[in-house]
Amino acid sequence: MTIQTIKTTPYTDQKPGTSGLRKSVKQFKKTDYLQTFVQAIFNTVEGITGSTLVLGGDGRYFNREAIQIILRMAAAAGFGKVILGQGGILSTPAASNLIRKYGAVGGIILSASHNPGGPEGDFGIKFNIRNGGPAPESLTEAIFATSQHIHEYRIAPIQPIPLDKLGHYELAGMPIEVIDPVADYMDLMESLFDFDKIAAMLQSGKFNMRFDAMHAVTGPYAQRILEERLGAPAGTVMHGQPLADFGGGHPDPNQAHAKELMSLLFARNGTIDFGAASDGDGDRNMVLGKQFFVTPSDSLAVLAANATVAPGYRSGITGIARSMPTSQAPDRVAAKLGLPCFETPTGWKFFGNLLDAGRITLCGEESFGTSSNHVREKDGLWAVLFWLNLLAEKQDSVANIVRQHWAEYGRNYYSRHDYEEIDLKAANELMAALQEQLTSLPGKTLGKRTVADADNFAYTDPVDGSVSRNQGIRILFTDGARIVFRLSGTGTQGATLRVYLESYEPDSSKHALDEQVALSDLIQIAADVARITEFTGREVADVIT
Ligand code: VG1
Ligand code: CO
Repeated sequence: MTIQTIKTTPYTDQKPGTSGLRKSVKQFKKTDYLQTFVQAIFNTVEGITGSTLVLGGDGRYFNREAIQIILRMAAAAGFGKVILGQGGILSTPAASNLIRKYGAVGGIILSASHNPGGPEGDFGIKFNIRNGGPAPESLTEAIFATSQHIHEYRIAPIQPIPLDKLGHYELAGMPIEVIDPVADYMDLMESLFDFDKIAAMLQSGKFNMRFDAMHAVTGPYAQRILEERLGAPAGTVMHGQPLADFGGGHPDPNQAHAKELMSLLFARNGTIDFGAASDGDGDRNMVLGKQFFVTPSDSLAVLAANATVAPGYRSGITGIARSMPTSQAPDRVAAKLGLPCFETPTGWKFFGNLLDAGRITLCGEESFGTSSNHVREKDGLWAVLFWLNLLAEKQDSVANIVRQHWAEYGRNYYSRHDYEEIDLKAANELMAALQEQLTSLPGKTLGKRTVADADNFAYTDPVDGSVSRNQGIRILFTDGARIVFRLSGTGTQGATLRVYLESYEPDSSKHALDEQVALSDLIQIAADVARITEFTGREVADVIT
């Protein structure tokens, strides 16, 4: 079959952000926009000839169309084989597992994660490398550089592959295997957690849970694992059917966007003991107890402190890493266990080297992401199963487990305030104005706190020595409190300012405050120091998590 070479003009905006190239569907539908970027990946990644590519996405609008195009381009690029999730579906952690398990050279995951979908929403494309993890910065930079000089792409003739039917196909001589997207992932989960114990709890009639798949990719995974394999009652999984526009919702598992789940768990006289939700591509998780929200930073700390309850971690963990804006709660666990603790920039790609080198077992981000060395992505259902394993082992409530954790380690009050879709220029000016204050802040008293240090976070990867600068402005106080400012790298409209707030309270008689109350003075300091209203015109944040 003849491979066609199509002339094209480079786009100037194909720079991947925190997690892949994320743009509006409208942008992705521009002539050859997807093709240009895919060709840039194929021209940059080494060793693709004859190798395996894993392919799938979160099922959002444009997923199926994009998959047909990528299959034709993969055949033209000389891949030896494509492993494709049935229906074009693969959650991000499941894709990471498949890459590792089947020795693929990499994978393409089609998702804009927690961003809304549909014709008016967003689309995205991520490339993951041989270890199953997101492409490191050096590679995303190289792909971007290549995209700036793409004048042609190569593609096999149109030959639609039946995405919904399991089996073996061929496209221009390249084999394609359409696989069950859940099976390998479920096996992996079963190897890590005590399924018998979890099943007994879920079937006991005394434990009531809800999992909100938010009409996104984890629906089929949660239904198969929680309801079919572990025997949770039908109806445990809510919004389980993946929809191209996520039912019009915003597939971000947090207090603001998982409203229905929140109201079930926070209902007066409610009967649900455990609630969880996952995002568009299945890598995020929110964990709730009865009238209790578990801050993601605390979730990582609690799982680390109790890791040995799960069979997969019985022999202990080697270290913990958290992204810089994540609270320091996990650091306290690492210190107590005598383990190394690493602080990385935002984005999962920075955990890969530490995991590969065996220097950490668990890692997480404040943005509802937690995972371990079992894959190289954050993993929503993994975190939920870990919590279920912990609950089954302790036979105690979520709230009690977390409160006991605070009593032992102290509580890191934590919150993130997002100012969304603000003017890009104003956002850059706000950050520049903060940068200018860095040298004058140390020693200053702001409200009741004294600034110990202020900097723009830079990270030197302890494994390969690569340096990443400009990863967020930090104001560190003498009492351990912190304020962090950074601009989002996943938004597609204007800029999003994220303000991360944290204070530490060792005294357990003071652990029952609402975090917004406990952090109120820091919220005010952040607004004043960054002159948020002056630059953005906003009085309050749009989303508070
Ligand atoms: C956000 C989060 C970050 C996360 C990233 C991708 O990035 O803050 O912690 O790794 O999303 O998550 P940013 O640059 O917008 O702050 V996902 O679930 O989109 O793959
Ligand atoms: Co995600």
